[in-house]
Amino acid sequence: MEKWVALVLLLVLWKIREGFGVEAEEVTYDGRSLIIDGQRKILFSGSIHYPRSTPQMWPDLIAKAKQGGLDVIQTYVFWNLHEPQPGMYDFSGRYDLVGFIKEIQAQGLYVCLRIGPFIESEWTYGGFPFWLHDVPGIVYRTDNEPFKFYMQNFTTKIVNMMKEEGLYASQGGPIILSQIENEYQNIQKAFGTAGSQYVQWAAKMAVGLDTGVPWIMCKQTDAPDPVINTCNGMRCGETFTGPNSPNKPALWTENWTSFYQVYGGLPYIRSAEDIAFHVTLFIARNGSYVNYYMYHGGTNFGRTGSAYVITGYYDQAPLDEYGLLRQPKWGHLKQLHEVIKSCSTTLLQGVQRNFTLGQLLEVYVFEEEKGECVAFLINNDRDNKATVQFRNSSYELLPKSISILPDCQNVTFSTANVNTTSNRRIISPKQNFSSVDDWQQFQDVISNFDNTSLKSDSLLEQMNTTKDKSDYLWYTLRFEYNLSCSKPTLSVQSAAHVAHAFVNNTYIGGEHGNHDVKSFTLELPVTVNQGTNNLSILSVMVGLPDSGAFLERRFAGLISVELQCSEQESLNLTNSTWGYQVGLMGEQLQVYKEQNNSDTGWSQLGNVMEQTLFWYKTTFDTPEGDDPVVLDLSSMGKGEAWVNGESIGRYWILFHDSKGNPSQSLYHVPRSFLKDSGNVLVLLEEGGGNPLGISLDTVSVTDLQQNFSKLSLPSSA
Ligand SMILES: *[C@@H]1O[C@H](CO)[C@@H](O)[C@H](O)[C@H]1NC(C)=O
Ligand SMILES: *[C@@H]1O[C@H](CO)[C@@H](O)[C@H](O)[C@H]1NC(C)=O
Ligand SMILES: *[C@@H]1O[C@H](CO)[C@@H](O)[C@H](O)[C@H]1NC(C)=O
Ligand SMILES: *[C@@H]1O[C@H](CO)[C@@H](O)[C@H](O)[C@H]1NC(C)=O
Ligand SMILES: *[C@@H]1O[C@H](CO)[C@@H](O)[C@H](O)[C@H]1NC(C)=O
Ligand SMILES: *[C@@H]1O[C@H](CO)[C@@H](O)[C@H](O)[C@H]1NC(C)=O
Ligand SMILES: *[C@@H]1O[C@H](CO)[C@@H](O)[C@H](O)[C@H]1NC(C)=O
Ligand SMILES: *[C@@H]1O[C@H](CO)[C@@H](O)[C@H](O)[C@H]1NC(C)=O
Ligand SMILES: *[C@@H]1O[C@H](CO)[C@@H](O)[C@H](O)[C@H]1NC(C)=O
Ligand SMILES: *[C@@H]1O[C@H](CO)[C@@H](O)[C@H](O)[C@H]1NC(C)=O
Ligand SMILES: CC(=O)N[C@H]1CO[C@H](CO)[C@@H](O)[C@@H]1O
Ligand SMILES: CC(=O)N[C@H]1CO[C@H](CO)[C@@H](O)[C@@H]1O
Repeated sequence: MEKWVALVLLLVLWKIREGFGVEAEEVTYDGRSLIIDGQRKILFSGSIHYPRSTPQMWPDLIAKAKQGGLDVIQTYVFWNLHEPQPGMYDFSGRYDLVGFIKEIQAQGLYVCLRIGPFIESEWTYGGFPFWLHDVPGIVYRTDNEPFKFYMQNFTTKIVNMMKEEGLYASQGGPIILSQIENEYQNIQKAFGTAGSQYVQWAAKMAVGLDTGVPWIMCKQTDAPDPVINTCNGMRCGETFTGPNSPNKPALWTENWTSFYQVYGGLPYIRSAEDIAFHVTLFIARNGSYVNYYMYHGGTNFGRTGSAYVITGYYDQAPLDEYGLLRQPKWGHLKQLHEVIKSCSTTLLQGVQRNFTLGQLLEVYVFEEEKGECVAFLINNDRDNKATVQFRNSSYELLPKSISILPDCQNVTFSTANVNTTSNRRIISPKQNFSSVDDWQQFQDVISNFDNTSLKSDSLLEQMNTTKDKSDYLWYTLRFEYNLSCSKPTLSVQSAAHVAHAFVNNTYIGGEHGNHDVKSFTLELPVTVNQGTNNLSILSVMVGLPDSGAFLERRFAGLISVELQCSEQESLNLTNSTWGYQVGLMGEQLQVYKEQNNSDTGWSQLGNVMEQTLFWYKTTFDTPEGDDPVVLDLSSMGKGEAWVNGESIGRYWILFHDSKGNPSQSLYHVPRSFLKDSGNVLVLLEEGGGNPLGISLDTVSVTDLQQNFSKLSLPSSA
């Protein structure tokens, strides 16, 4: 009887699976391409990172990626979100990896899952949970037992989770590729032979997890069989040395659509024409998989950005930070995908030949026995047009362009001829906060030596002291002063990112470093009295480092502190007894949380321009409609902002780029963070900000009805 029930159940389940069209797909590869269910494939892929948007945004982002001609969504897995404490896991809300993959599956796209679990990705600590730092004897990313234990543990956890949900293509799911490690070759030399042993181990460990789909290692020319080495970069058509075996296909896992931006840096604008040229060249040279990094960048919410990286991530991607189409990039690439797809059978089955058509002029031809033929006519000259003869016809090639002839006769696409109309971002102010009465303030406490419990006779390393619980660490000191001058120079050398100095509770000034230089010096004249004085230095990190060898040994925080009257007369305070406080008072009280937003400690707004270390609070109603919502924080200085208790990220307006502008002024507030009315906005301002100048805006783009003009077919003579 029981057996009979089980059999019926099995049949029903089997029918359900059939009903959803879920069938196991075999994913293999050969020297030409990935092979899915016996079919060779040319695949276009785009990176969208689930925690950099919200579950409410995912369906629309994926739909726009599909409309744009993508076959695959690529994402990293973010270890430090998922395992904040060893063995304690979080896959809720924005961290819902399974939900994200199922949404991709529901829309009929494939997934490339880059587990890492080292990911870099301008993500704090390269995705590693900070507790790894305190594992005895650990050395990251090398042949080190403690590290390998935790890497294997997490990788296994993720793979098992995917298997339980039936998400690998081998089980009927959407995942066709998985990645282990990430651009390891960049640091491998630092580890000598242990580095190569680690690569072997990582590949074997991954393959042993038996996912039924291929593994890749990006930027790893010696990726051990059967792991596929892939290219990352902007110009893989030119730079990729190719698969390390004739049996592996040429895959491009990161074709940077732009570049991440740091505070003080300008946005990196990469044109649609340039991207299209390099993608097409890669395809012409036997490439069969191209991933756009990023297709949608999104937002580094909270404190997730790595050192100095701005909160908006790859806003210049084909889908902008808010998920709006960025034109002509999105449309131009869509047209390219359509043209390549229209002739992919010939590209995959034909024989490739290439020859020159003149100086800087080249052609790649794919031809099948039956006569089908595809040609790529390449003009590598940046400055001049060229006229070429190909198969008795004459073609005009634009400077630095590739013309695609899906039938070896008619040009249906030129990478340099953009037929998509450009669009423009429109910012519509909805509300400002210029009334003093709408604001409350909360003054944070300047820590001093007497109030600190942690003491040390040296300057402690910052990350190891805060355990990344906060960006802020107070270094406090009480010292006896007996130099001859009354206004010595305070000189603080720091390997953190920002320092603010206070003498006897009075703000003296601050200084900051930048992304490219690892340390900076604050030098300021200070008034001190003979005898006892208090010195408090607030040292600030703007994200942890995300790359490089020996990440576990990185030093941040203050290096030395000194008072100088002259070259000869100085007081070196470095070896004094320092008192430490991790984080700010307001952070400990969590004043940014709605439930902690009682009025205790909050008061009427004061003279904001003179205030250092203040929290500000106001409320607002949600603008009508569906357009993305942003806060324009141009009037602020540096800090972090929360809406209804959710951190929308760090802001840093005072750090200007070389043109004198803040690197980012608009900060995304996802609509799912909002309720209709009475939203609570809280800002932590380190100094120099004016909340009265903040505005609440919505964002849209011109030309919503995109003009997908039919690809016209220019005459070939
Ligand atoms: C991973 O480690 C935790 C303890 O930290 C343990 O409970 C768990 O079983 C391990 N998982 C695997 C897959 O090894
Ligand atoms: C493309 O693959 C063919 C084999 O199918 C090979 O002969 C040719 O050299 C390859 N071209 C490039 C640019 O790698
Ligand atoms: C054919 O393509 C290969 C690889 O891109 C290149 O090295 C070679 O010079 C090309 N041959 C001709 C005749 O252009
Ligand atoms: C080009 O023209 C020549 C002479 O007219 C002819 O022999 C040849 O077959 C033609 N080639 C193609 C590809 O049509
Ligand atoms: C693009 O559009 C222009 C005119 O709008 C047309 O002349 C050109 O041939 C088109 N190019 C392609 C590749 O469709
Ligand atoms: C701010 O809002 C007030 C009241 O609605 C309005 O009078 C003022 O012009 C606005 N200021 C700006 C800069 O938009
Ligand atoms: C980190 O801090 C702990 C105390 O919390 C200390 O024992 C250890 O030596 C420190 N490690 C490093 C690398 O500074
Ligand atoms: C700083 O505070 C100490 C101890 O309270 C006091 O003796 C000293 O006069 C103060 N110095 C200044 C510059 O206010
Ligand atoms: C102060 O002492 C520290 C620790 O010995 C040293 O690193 C630093 O260079 C000294 N500062 C100056 C200006 O000599
Ligand atoms: C600080 O201490 C270190 C060792 O602990 C010593 O090498 C150095 O000379 C001291 N510096 C000063 C200025 O006393
Ligand atoms: C591998 C590769 O192509 N890397 C390039 C990526 O783009 C940057 C910036 O243009 C270049 O510096 C790299 O060489
Ligand atoms: C679809 C199309 O326009 N095909 C044209 C390609 O070019 C030949 C001659 O060059 C025309 O005869 C076709 O009509």
